[in-house]
Amino acid sequence: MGTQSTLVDQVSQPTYWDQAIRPPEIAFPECPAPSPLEEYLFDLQGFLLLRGALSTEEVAACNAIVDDIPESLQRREWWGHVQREDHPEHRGRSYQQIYESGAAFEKLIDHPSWINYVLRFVGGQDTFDYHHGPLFIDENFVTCRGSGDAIPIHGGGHDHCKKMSYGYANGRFYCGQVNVLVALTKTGPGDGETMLIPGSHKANIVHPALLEQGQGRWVTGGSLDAIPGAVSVFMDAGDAIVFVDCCCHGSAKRTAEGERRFTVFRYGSSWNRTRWGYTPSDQLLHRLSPYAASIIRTTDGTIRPPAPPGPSA
Ligand SMILES: O=C(O)CCC(=O)C(=O)O
Repeated sequence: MGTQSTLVDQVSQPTYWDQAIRPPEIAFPECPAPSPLEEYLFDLQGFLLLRGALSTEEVAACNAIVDDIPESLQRREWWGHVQREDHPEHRGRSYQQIYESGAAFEKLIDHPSWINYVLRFVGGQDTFDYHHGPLFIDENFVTCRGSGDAIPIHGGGHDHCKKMSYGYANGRFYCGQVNVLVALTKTGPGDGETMLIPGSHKANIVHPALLEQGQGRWVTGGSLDAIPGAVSVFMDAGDAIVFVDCCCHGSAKRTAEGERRFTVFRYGSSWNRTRWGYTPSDQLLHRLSPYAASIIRTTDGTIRPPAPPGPSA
């Protein structure tokens, strides 16, 4: 007995093994990062609204570039390194690779207002997802929509598409694609605002509207105006929505005169490739900081030399 109690006294208090993975270090401590409430809301809804992400001057600089793109540019035609997307006119006009168009758009690649948000929500720190860098932008564009234009409903967690996936484990987010959609014009009622279905990134069941409308909606056009569960997000120019791509989304039909403008940058892990097969220009890569360049670079430029004759290693 006497020996036993001596042993117990010598053993320290037992604890369960704390194997929880810690949150990653904040890459840009001087920039805003999601608060606990924002993390809760992003997990709950699939999106967040960041008010005033771009200043009035930054919005004006982006719009000045868009003003310079000739409206006569045809689908698939190039304006420098920017290409007009080949989609039906009822979705408006979209200009791909907009980060090539000048400083106003290239600074959006790692913009301080959202860089910590996309890093947090794409996740992958300390894992193989960071092999080629912290993030990769697989698509970036501006869209201009006039009266009658809209984009139909798309997305939803039900299809378990890896590219658009939503994940959360061990206190970390793992999103296949996080979009930053920035309003370049004010979007109030009638302006054809973004609409999302909160929580649909976790849906187990397909929205009936997706089945009813089928793929034909991309040809005939459509909007989310009458879609049950969809909510409008009204924005001032410079506001940004950060959302996981599998959250069902699209837009209301614009009924107002004039034009709605917005830009979208889509972020995923470093293993992605560009949606439309673009390669960023050398001029742009040389202008960017090494960090921003790592987010858009499609190759490190090295090609494996031919192997010498003999058994391969
Ligand atoms: O028009 C909008 O606000 C939504 C844009 C959209 O659906 C998309 O970029 O995939």
